[in-house]
Amino acid sequence: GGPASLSRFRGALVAGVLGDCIGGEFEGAEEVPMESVLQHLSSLDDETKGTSILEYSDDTAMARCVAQSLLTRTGFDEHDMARRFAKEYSASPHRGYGAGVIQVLKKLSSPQLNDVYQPARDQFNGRGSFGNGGAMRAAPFALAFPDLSDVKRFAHLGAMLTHSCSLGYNGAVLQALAVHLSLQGALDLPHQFISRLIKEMEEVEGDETARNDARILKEAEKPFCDRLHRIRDLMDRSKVSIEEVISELGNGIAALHSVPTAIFCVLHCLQPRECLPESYGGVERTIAYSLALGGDTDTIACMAGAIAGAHYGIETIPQSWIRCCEGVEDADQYAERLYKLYHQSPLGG
Ligand code: R7I
Ligand code: MG
Ligand code: MG
Repeated sequence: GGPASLSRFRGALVAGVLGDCIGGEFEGAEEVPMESVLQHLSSLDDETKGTSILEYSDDTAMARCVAQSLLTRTGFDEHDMARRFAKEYSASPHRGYGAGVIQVLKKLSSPQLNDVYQPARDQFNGRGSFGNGGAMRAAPFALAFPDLSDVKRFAHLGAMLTHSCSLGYNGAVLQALAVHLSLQGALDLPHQFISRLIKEMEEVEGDETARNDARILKEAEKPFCDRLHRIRDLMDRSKVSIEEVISELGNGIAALHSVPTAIFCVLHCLQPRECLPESYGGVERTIAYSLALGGDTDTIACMAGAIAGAHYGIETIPQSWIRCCEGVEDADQYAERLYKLYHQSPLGG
């Protein structure tokens, strides 16, 4: 479909859920041979395997809250979103939440709480979390707001409800920007795509707080920009090994070690790859490749899935994958409603 078509919206949310559900199998694994990935993926096609459903984790549980809140409030309402996070956690606490964020989610359910951003600020001795929990749920922000500055602003605020360190919330901004650009068709020109992300993140990371956090945590002056430059270098190389991707970009639970990695997975899989079946479409290639990196596979595949799904659209996603993942139908419905919200916005689109 053309820029911001319904197919792209549906692809983004559905492929995000698939990445989470399918990626859960390898979460935390240090080394994942491509052979194991392909075996896992082909088992999804096996009708005789019966009705076993792959459950979604915290990544999707929280993204659903974001989508529901944006739709119900027709925009960003921090109190409503915080309430939904807290309620979702208390209803299903065993979705694999990060060890630190649980404290925030418990505090958010307190009726006495005035400042919904305070529990997140108290994390990790007052610096806030730099985990990827803000980024993993950022895609719906890109689907709700056509205007790029709204996407940045609300992805930031939405992440701040649990992640108040700039290395956490700026990962969410980057992920939302990547989905936003992909929806517009920007992945047709991969080098321009990465240049636009660098240009936006230059501004985002130019901020005083971000510079301070980077200094304290001994990262590059503009940590996400630094990684985006590494992605550009890797893109220009004819051959890149999995080991190099992991050592250059990471595969961990920090936003800095996973959001750029997810973006690289999408870019690397724009063309067919030798290590992947020829029959695979782009979303399949992207998710398979993400899993082969090991580490935080559910989250990297979820984020890469959302960016890739926004590029290739819903039609390219195999029914056999859709059938075996929990929550896909809901994601599809949220996508359709967000599409309407996006296109009825007075800011145009
Ligand atoms: O970021 P968060 O929501 O976790 C998301 C991840 C995804 O992979 C999900 O699939 C799920 O598995 O968890 O949860 P947080 O607890 O805020 O951060 C995750 C972890 O990152 C923490 O438990 C810490 O181990 C680490 N971490 C930090 N460690 C030291 N100092 C995050 N911030 C810090 C920090 O400032
Ligand atoms: Mg998870
Ligand atoms: Mg994870």
